Formats: sequence, structure tokens, C-alpha cells
Amino acid sequence: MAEHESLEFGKADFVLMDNVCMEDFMANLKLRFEKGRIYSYIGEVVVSVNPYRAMNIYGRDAVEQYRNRELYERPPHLFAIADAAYKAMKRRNKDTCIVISGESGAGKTEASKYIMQYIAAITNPNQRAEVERVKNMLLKSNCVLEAFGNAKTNRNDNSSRFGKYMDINFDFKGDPIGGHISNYLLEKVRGPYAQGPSCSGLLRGGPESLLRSLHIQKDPKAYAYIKVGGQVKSSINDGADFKAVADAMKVIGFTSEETLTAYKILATTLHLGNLTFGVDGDVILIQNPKVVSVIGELLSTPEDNVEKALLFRTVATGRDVIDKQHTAQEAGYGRDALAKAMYERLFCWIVGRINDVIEVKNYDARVHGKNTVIGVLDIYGFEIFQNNSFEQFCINYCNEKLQQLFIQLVLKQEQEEYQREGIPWKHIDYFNNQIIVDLVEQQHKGIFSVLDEACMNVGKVTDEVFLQGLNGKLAKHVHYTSRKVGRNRNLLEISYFTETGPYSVVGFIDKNKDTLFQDFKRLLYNSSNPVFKAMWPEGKLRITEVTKRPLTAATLFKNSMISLVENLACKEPYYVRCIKPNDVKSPLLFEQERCRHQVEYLGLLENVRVRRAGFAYRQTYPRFLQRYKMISEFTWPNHDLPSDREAVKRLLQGCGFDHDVAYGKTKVFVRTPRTLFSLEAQRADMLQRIVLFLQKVWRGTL
Ligand code: AD9
Ligand code: MG
Repeated sequence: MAEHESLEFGKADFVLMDNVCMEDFMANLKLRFEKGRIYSYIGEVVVSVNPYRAMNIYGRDAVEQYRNRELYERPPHLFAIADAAYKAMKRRNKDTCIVISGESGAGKTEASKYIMQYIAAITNPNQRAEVERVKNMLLKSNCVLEAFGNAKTNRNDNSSRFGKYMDINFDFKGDPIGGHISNYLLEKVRGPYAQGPSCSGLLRGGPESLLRSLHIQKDPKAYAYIKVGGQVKSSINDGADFKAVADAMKVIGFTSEETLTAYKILATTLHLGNLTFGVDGDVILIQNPKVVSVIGELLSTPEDNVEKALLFRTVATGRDVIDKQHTAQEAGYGRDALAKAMYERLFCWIVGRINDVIEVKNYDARVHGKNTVIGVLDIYGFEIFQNNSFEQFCINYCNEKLQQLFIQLVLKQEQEEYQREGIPWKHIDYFNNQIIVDLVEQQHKGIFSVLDEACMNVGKVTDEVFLQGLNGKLAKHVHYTSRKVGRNRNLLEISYFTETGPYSVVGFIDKNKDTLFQDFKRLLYNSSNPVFKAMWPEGKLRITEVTKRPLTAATLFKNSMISLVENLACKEPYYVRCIKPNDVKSPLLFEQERCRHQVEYLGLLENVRVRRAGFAYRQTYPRFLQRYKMISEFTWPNHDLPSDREAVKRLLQGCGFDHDVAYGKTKVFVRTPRTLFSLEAQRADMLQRIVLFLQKVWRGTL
């Protein structure tokens, strides 16, 4: 429970609400937002509302305020939760994690950066060089990953298009000694379409000489992909932004050759988008061969090979290997798939290179003690656009999966704590979204399984056939429907807890198969640029050696989500629940309905109820005494009872609160916040009396 701020700012902890109802919850959230109090608690969960303006609350002085304090001692803040996770890790040798959730634009990525900044600020007091190096790398990695993996969307100008989970490893002293980043399903379709800062950043901010060497014009209109993807807005910071990314890459240890290759890849994707195919008689051809020669140069590979890979496909028929000519449509598909795949590989390669330098090396647990971890999870938030596709389907599944974990852990943890402490506990009902998670991921019957099955079929499988498969299997499912809008738009719909997600099935099959013709892999592997070779190792296989069907995108994503959740579940979790106050990025507007909706699907009211149905507050006996011992004659200044537990009992009996508390093995549990208020008031009163008394002593008037 947070320190009592003035009531003018509302209740710092929702657990303190007089009435647990939506109306009061919203009124409190709004009041706090309007008063510039963007953080609140529900017990140990931080609720954050995006302020959409710079807040002066993350500086060095704020760090000092939260450092090594208990959660309730200061007004709610991200730093408090970061400190709690850090303390748990350090004091109890526990792996912890901070899970940040909320819809797109709610402030997750910003929160994750402040958390990392706090951890960096409070560690390594002795300024050990190696630890400083690691901290610097961890902070710099954000800049690079955002440059290549974020994009402007309708909902957020700097939207994460990949999920990120970062483990920070600590040594026995509690100093960061390394880390590891796992990235989840990059929405690669945005890469080449240049909504990402990656391509557009290069265009806007890249120095003239670099652009010339990449054969890139500054005019975004020169690129077909950008025209599809939307406008590239320029700003005066472009040059500086570009340089900041380049510098960060240098610090992390990318060689200039590697960084240049990254730009070459971005440039290649732009050039690829401009290629057009035509037919002359029976023969397919590229209508703008000059572009092919540029691509050949950028890929360090003969132009003829590029052309061949774009126009033909090598197929093995029995023992023969033949070159089969594409249709213009197939060639177009291949070109787009190549652009997307190159962008995705680049991103994964960047993550891999960052991991190479931040991963813990030479740690000997026998000498240094246990190496513990704090994980920070920042994923792409729930999003429903006008048009939604496979990517949104996966992103939203990921959010449901994490909501499920929240439901389970928050309840599980409470229950376990009561059990451990020997306190009786009555089970509380809560909305369970498992049914929606199952609808997507269940073996055989789930949407991913039906999709995979459709993709396994030989012959021409269409998205419509997939939808029919779904309708056959899921017709009776209460959370599933399908709909035809217009002539060609088939939607599959999932009814989530509070809203419906319509997804156009167009492209599901292709995106799930995620086919990239083998010819491209061989092309890139055979480049004389070693970076390409390293990125495309499977290009080494000859056509006759490629037999295994790769796992589908859905299966890969599902597997990675399952292992992510397993990983989080074995750590002690801390939560940040982010809320987006409006859709116009205004610092002033609190759209009531918009926010209520988020509070609902994040299950925040239930969270308050669960927290309150049990005990609103708990504290170990010694710490409890430390704070309140002055209000009882039995405990002030010291007690002579056999244990702190006994002393707390006497103190609370003396105050008449015995009926409202339970005594666990190591902690006292206070059921209602009112009791705590009263204790706090008595404490404040007593402190004031002590001060007055001392003043009198000093003045000699006593
Ligand atoms: V997405 O799911 O990746 O699309 P996020 O990550 O939840 O989304 P993000 O952190 O990128 O949202 O925040 C969106 C924008 O809100 C930022 O670019 C800032 O302009 C703004 N923001 C968010 N949090 C803060 C904050 N604590 N202080 C000031 C903020 N501005
Ligand atoms: Mg983000």
C-alpha cells in the first residue's frame, strides 16, 4: 500500500477504495491522471496511464527516493516495482520478472526503458569497468532494436513490431554481468514497406555519400514499397537519429562492414520493391534490369544469379533437377517474400549479434555464487485495426496468453502465500480466458491446428478452404464466428472478453507457410559478403538435400509463446499494467469509455477484489514493528516479549484491531485498509507528539 499522498490526488492504491466498483475505480484513475499521478497500485501491481508528455519523475533524485525502499513507502512509481524485483532477486536469490502489458500505445516500451534505466542506476556502486560495459550495452541495445524493429502504425508512432523478452543476469553482488534477448515474431511485412524507422530512417537520415553508394534516392516516392506503406514523415532530428543508431551499433561492436551490410539489406529491399516482371511470348523477364544490377552489387553476387533466382525455381523431380520458370505472379510473390525475409533475417541477426556481446561469459558459480536473473517482458500490445490479418491474430493471441498467466499467477501467488503462512483462504472466482487461448492453440481443434492442416494439403489450398475448415470444426464454439463482407472479404472473428476481433483470412495460408524459394537462400549464401553467408546458412544445402518441411509460422509462434510462459511462470513476477488514455496522443484527455474498456479486459477490478478478499496488506513482523512500535506501550521503545510475532499481536490487540488481522508464520496480514489507515494515523500522531516533546526539551520549557 502506497504512502498516503494527499487525498487531493485520489487513492494511490486501488485496494483502498471504499467501494470496489467500476464507477469508483474509473473516477479514481481519472482524478489521478488529471493530477499528473500517472502511476497507482493494486497491491504490488503498478497501473500506469500514458501521460503523453514528458514527466519530470525519472531523474537521479527520483532514483534515490525509491532506492531500497518498500513499495508502500513512496508514491507509486515504476522505480518502486523495479526496486522490489531487484530486492527480491538480491535478498532472496530469486529469479524475478517484470511483465508489462497493455494495448498498443499504452506505454509498455517506455516503461521497460525506465525500468532498465533504474536498474542500471542502482547497480555497480564500485564502477567496475566490465559491469559498466554490460550496462551500457544493455541500454544501447534498445536504441538499435527500436530502429530496426519498431514502426509507425495508426495506433502508435513508435510501435514495437516484435515481442521482446530481456533477461538481465546479476552476479552475487547484485551487479549486472550480462543479458540475453529473445525476440518474438517480427511483423516483417512492415519492414520493406518502409513504415519502419529502419528503411525510412535510412532515407531520411542517411548521409548523402552512403545513400549514393547504396543507389538510393532521398525521395520516398521513388520506391514502390514506400508508396504502399504510407508516408515517410521527416523531421529535423532525422540526421541525428540516424547517427545515434549508427553510434549505438558501433558501441555494441558491430564492425563498419556489418553496419554497412545492414544498410545494404535495407536498400536492397527498397530496390526489390521496384522490380516489375513482364512476359515476352513464353518467356518471363524483368522489365527494369538496371535495378537487378544494383541489387547484385549490393548483395555481392553476380547480377545473372540474382536474375535467375528471381525468375526461376530449381525443382527436383526424382533424380533430375530442373529450372522451372515462374509466372509473373509467382515472381512477384517471390520478390516480396525475399524482401520480407531479408528484413526479418537482418533483425534476427542483429539480435543474435547483440546477444553475442551481452551474454555472460566465464561465470563460475562455484566461485561467484548463484547467477540470478531479472526478466523484462515488453511485447506488442493488443491491437485491432480496420483491417486485421495473421499478424494481429498472433499478436492478440500473445496478449491473451499473457493475460492467462496473470490470472493464474496473481491468484496462485496469493493462495500460495496464505498456505505457506498457514492462513485459511476461500477460493475466489474470476473470469478465465483459457477458453480463448484454447480456441487458438489447442491441438487438433484450435485455429492454428486447422490452419496447419490446411497448409499441409497438397494442391492449391486457398484461404477460403481454410475458413471452411474452421467453420466445420468450430461452428459451435461460443467465441468463434465467421462472416463474409462484400464479395471477397472473408472474416474469422473471435469474441474476446470485451470486444470482437475480426480478421481477414486473406493471406493466412501464405503467411503461415512462410515460403521463401530455396533459390534465394542459395543466392544469399553464395554471396562473397561473409555477413550474408552467416545469415543464410541453410543456403548451403543442395536442392536434393532439402527434404524437411519447415515448421509453420503459427507452430513456431505457438511454441515460442508456450516456452515464454513457462519461463515467466518459474520466476517471481511483477506486473505493470499500462492504459492508453485516448487515441489522439493528448496529455489532457481521459476518454472515460476507452479507459473503462481497458480496465475491464485487463481484469483490474477483479485484481482489486482478489487482493481485497484476502488481505489488503501484509508485512513481516520485524518490519511491521519497526514502523508502528511507537504506538503501543508494549513495544515502545523495545519489547520484552518472546518474539516479534507476539509483540505485534500485543500491539494490535491493544489497538483493538485483533479481529481484522491474521497472524501468519512470518508475516502479519491486515484485512481492511481502514485498519492500516488508522495505524498510520496513530503513528503520525505519535511522531508529532514526540517532535513536540523534543522541541520542548530543547527549549527548556519542559
Ligand atoms: V506498442 O504495443 O509497442 O504499439 P507501447 O510500447 O505500449 O505500444 P510506447 O511505450 O511506445 O507504447 O508509448 C507510446 C508513446 O507514448 C511514446 O512514444 C511516448 O510518446 C508516449 N509515452 C509512453 N509512456 C510515456 C511516459 N512514461 N512519459 C512520457 C510516454 N511519454
Ligand atoms: Mg512497444
